[in-house]
Amino acid sequence: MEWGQDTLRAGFCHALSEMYKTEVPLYGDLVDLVWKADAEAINASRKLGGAGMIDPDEVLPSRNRVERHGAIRLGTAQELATIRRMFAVMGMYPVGYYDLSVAGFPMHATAFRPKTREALARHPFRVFTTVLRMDLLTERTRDLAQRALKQRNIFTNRLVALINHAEVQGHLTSDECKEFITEGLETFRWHSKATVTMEEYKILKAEHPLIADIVSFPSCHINHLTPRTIDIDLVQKMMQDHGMPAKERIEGPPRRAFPILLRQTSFKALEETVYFRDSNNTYVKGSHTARFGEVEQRGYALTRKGRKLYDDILARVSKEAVETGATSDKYEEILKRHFEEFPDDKFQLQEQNLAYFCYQTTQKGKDGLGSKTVSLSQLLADRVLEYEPITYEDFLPLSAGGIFNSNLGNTSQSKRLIMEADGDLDGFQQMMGTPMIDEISLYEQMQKDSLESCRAKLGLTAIVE
Ligand code: OOG
Ligand code: NI
Repeated sequence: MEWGQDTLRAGFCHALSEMYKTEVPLYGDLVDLVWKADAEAINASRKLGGAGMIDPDEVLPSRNRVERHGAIRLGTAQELATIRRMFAVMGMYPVGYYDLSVAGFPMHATAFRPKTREALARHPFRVFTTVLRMDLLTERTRDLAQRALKQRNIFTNRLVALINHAEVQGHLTSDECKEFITEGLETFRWHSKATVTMEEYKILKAEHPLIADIVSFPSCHINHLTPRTIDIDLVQKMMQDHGMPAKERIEGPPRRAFPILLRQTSFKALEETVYFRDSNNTYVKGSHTARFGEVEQRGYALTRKGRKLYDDILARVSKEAVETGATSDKYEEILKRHFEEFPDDKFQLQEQNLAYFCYQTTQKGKDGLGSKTVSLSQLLADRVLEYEPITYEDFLPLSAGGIFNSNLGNTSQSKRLIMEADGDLDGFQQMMGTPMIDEISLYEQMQKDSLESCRAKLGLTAIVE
């Protein structure tokens, strides 16, 4: 088999999934549940059941079943710069900047993922990558964190050699790819032996549980690996029925006929036994809570206008929920009510420029239209063009905040100071050594490219708004 970036990425994601299944068996159960939920959703929508059931893998795009996003948390610029190079070998690039200080976390993040429609369709593996912001820590914690992080190396020497080699050669051989996967997994593996003492761990954790998670271990263990479903409400119900420790509610927009952005739910973090070094270099038993299960449903990518409407509505939802001290049921009602303002209709989403679409020509356009300028709305009215939504491939920091919060207990006193801090995109880019890619411009470009290829096919001079 020929190993390109796409196959390497697919192979890596598969290997990571197998490793995570052995580390967190509940993850394997969740993946099985997602398959069942998707089967049930498809068969229900086609009024089938029992015999003659449709296998979801026969009707869903092949990316759905293998689609995963992982999450890791890093401590230093050197770690971020190397991870960036490691992901680049697999065709994954830093897309989007997430300022997590707004939720009280001394961290910021990006998502490494494929950029093009083709690469995403072949394998959409992505990794939400968080980095500690030393500037938002108290002095004592910062010193402790810097000391602990300085003496760890989360990459094997062989992996770094393979990254160098790939950068110089422009590719890896199939044997090198296999080695790259084996070596790369070490970076994400869970280690139950901490690199700090119990006392140090407690200091870190008191400032913020995530600081302890980032600083105390010899690798940047993957903390969740999320499959994609087509019916997250059903998965949520099944999780509850199976007695999984599911979160109370689904994060993100409410259920809609035409889904937008991203909806996620999770099961709570596991309490795991870890061993801390003590002063005689022996180990004492303790525990740590970090890894959890998560599932997601993806919807349409929104334009800047659409995203602003989404954010405005969500802000109103939060305000009303806080003011009324809403319970979970009440919150659902508030969410639904405010979201009535967001058109739930493909036609309106297109017409009001709220979401991104890929356009293609229909049978009616097969002979071309000749060199003239026509408006997009005219081409749609004449049914010369049709369109399909572009999937949202990114994350929702507010959702992430909810997940962080539900898993990590109480927050420290320094939380307010962190929340008042600004984002630091420049600092992030400097640490990483490359600029960030703006996610909205990627969607915009996909839409533009599709229109340009329609224009060329139809022989038009221009397609105008
Ligand atoms: C990252 C949380 C962000 C998501 O799905 O929004 C994330 C973390 O817990 O480290 O994965
Ligand atoms: Ni996640």
